[in-house]
Amino acid sequence: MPYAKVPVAFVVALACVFTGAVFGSSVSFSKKFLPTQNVARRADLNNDGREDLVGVNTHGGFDVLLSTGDETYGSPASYTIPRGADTVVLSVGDFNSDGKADVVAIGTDNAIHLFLNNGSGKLSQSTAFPVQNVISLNDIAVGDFNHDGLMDIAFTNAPNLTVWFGNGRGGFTVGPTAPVNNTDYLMLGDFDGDGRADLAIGDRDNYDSVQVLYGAGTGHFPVKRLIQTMGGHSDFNAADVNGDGKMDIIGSQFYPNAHSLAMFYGNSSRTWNTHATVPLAHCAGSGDRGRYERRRHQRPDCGGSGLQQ
Ligand SMILES: [Ca+2]
Ligand SMILES: [Ca+2]
Ligand SMILES: [Ca+2]
Ligand SMILES: [Ca+2]
Repeated sequence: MPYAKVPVAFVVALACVFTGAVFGSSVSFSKKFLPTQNVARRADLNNDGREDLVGVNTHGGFDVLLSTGDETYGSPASYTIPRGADTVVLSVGDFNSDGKADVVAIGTDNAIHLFLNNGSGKLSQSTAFPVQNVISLNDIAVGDFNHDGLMDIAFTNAPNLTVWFGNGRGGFTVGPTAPVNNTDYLMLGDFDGDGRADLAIGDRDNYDSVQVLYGAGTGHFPVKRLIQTMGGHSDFNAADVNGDGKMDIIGSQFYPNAHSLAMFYGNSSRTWNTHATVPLAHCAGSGDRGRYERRRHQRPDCGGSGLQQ
């Protein structure tokens, strides 16, 4: 299980500051964490103030691991999607307005499955919401995209992005669908600081771009920007690395080498023309590329209140 030994202190280094208006007030995504792409999501599932892990396991289901302290977790509780479908990706949010973080998963049956949390981290049998006209369901993100205080979901169905609005009672209504450039993995954030949830979408075909979609607070994303790197293959993460309240994009090149990070800073003018290059040797904590490589799919190792060079 790749998520079982995620170094929490490493993730803590990046302080992501979210407002309740964008991300809902009842889900305990802490200031410290953004859900990581695909591998595992973090949220306090038993309301003890600790970040727990929920991740897809190697048996087609997913596991919940409750935190028992820094970097330690209890035995996984495993769940499966009914009727034999495998879990593709998942995310976490409170969909029935009880203040307890629930799990929403995309299955190989092309349905979205909602697992409600009883408050102790134990999930109940899912409700399935079939997705129509599926081409390729790649990722799912949770946020309040129509700004009504209720958690919604956004998912990629290549070549489109679709939003479903949560009704706060464990149900959804189908929202807008629009074509997007990338469809591989979703990053939630407020990249322009306007208080409305935005999305960034990474690409795993060429590994060289991120498309940022600026939310209008209606479920639509009328303004789109493409961040393109020059050469090499990179993965991207979102975090507020300079602590200005606007989410930033961090590109970590992994081919042909892994010498640097590219920091693209979110701003209210929605421009991404420039970026800062940070040598990995200057990153906080180590400069140890081996450690960085192991962490590459979680978070870059530079951050906190700013880059530590
Ligand atoms: Ca709930
Ligand atoms: Ca909403
Ligand atoms: Ca925004
Ligand atoms: Ca920032």
